[in-house]
Amino acid sequence: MRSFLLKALKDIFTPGRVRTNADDLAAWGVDWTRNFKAAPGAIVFPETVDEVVALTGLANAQGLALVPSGGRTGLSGGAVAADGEVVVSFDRMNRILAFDPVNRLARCQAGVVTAALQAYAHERGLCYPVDFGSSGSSQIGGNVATNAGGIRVIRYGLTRDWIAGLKVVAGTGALLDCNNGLVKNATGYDLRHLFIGSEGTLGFIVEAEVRLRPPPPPQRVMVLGLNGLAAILPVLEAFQAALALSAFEFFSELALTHVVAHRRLQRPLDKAAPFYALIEFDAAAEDTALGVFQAAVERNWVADGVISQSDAQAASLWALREGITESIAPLTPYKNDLSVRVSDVPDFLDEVDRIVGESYPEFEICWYGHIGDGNLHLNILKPESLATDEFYEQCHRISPALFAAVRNRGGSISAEHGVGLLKRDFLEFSRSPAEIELMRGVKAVFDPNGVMNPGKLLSG
Ligand code: 2HG
Ligand code: ZN
Repeated sequence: MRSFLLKALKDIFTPGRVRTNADDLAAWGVDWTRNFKAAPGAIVFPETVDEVVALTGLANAQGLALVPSGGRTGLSGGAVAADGEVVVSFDRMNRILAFDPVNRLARCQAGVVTAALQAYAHERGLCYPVDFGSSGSSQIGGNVATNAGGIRVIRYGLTRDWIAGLKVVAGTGALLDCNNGLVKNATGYDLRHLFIGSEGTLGFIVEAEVRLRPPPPPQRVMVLGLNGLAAILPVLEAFQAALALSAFEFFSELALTHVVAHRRLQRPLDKAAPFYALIEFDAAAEDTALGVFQAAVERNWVADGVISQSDAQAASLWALREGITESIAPLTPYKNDLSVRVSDVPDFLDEVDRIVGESYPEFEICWYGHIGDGNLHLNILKPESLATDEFYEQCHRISPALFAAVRNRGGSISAEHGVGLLKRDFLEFSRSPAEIELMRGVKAVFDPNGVMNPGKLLSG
């Protein structure tokens, strides 16, 4: 980074809050996506909104590219800085600024870690129900920027549903207060919703006014061994018809094998099944759930099942699902995060198995995901004998066929992980040319000089 630019950064941020040493550049330059090499010019750590405004002004004046950075748990390269950009880390803007019990709102700086907000709500007799495996390090700003979903979407929706207001610094440097915690506000375009899911391409989310709710009643978790893919929809339908579900997740036997070995967990059932469903529901509905389970066994959809009798047991059943990503990480999987309508999931999964199997019969697919909302995580595991580059290259060769299958079903090439760098060149498989042109128009209004997360979501 040129010295006059570094000096200009140091004029905005006190010493220690502009970093350029190699270790820090390597750490803050990437997210959990493994495919990119970090090469930022510097990392800055704002502590105030004014500093973010000043930085955006400098970026516009000097043509500096800025990459907003939260917990860096993303899986699409949205927070990657691979081209001399300035990474803007929200690690030091991590305070919950206000609690409003009447409106059940918490005003959070962007760097508040999801689990810290969950604990804060819990201490006040309330709950922030959006949850996922990375809650311990993901930050609210990043969750908003990707409209994060996770494991309880069928009951509580996405991050979008819990954001009552946003303070943002647009790419122009304008400071905007969007919606101010209101429930009703029919005054034209809701800019808050444009920023939700914008992946840092329109500006910085600096504060979020988050809705809280009363805590859910005690929950039970069931893990069922399914007799086959065809059983998934009838089982989902039977449970949904009888009780309100908080989660309906699935994973394959291969996924279970990896997570059990990695975390040294116990297998949930004596006999292996091709697929497993993890179902969460209110404890009060336990008898109803057991009745549905019994009927599912009689219909030969389900081979066996287990139900939690304590919170600790529920947590160890959840570990079987939430630990999968980490357990397969050493196998450098080719990852995809796809969604179709729930009713299309089994046929779609079959089709993807076929597409991959036809080109690479030796590749193993580790299936898991949030089947209750149509979101499948496709992870192709790298055979040990294959070099990583060669493996990714082979996988990329099937990406167009894969995404065409998604498009044919009107699905999404990124259900919840965002587009970032990884999916950018495939956006047209999920969005029409007219939509992409309008998206570019929106970007040009909020960020006319293209300083905000350039190259992410939309190609340059
Ligand atoms: C999950 O649901 C995350 O566990 C990660 O979204 C998915 O590892 C993945 O592909
Ligand atoms: Zn997920």
